[in-house]
Amino acid sequence: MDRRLLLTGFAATLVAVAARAAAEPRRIPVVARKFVFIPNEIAVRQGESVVLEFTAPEVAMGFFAPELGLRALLVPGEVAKVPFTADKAGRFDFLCDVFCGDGHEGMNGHLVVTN
Ligand SMILES: [Cu+2]
Repeated sequence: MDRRLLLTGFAATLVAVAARAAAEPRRIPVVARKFVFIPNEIAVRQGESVVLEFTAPEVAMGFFAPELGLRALLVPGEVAKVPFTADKAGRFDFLCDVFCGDGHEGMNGHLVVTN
């Protein structure tokens, strides 16, 4: 085997892996529990691509960020993935929009987008 060819192939593979890693959106796990989102403050950079990954281990819940047009149903046993790229800076409220018990009304948080 030509050693130089082997090294070139290896280098090309490393470049491809690095490029894929750079293109992958950042994953942000969020747990929805009675009656809080953990974390309830999520910070992202303007223009950054992220995927919010929600789990709701107790009961069905909702995620709704009206100003950002984001919504997801959170079902126990599933991961609800919400891809998101912030195109404007600011502080945006989100809340649970599926009634999940006493305390549901206060279940909210915010996404903080900085530039
Ligand atoms: Cu709720």
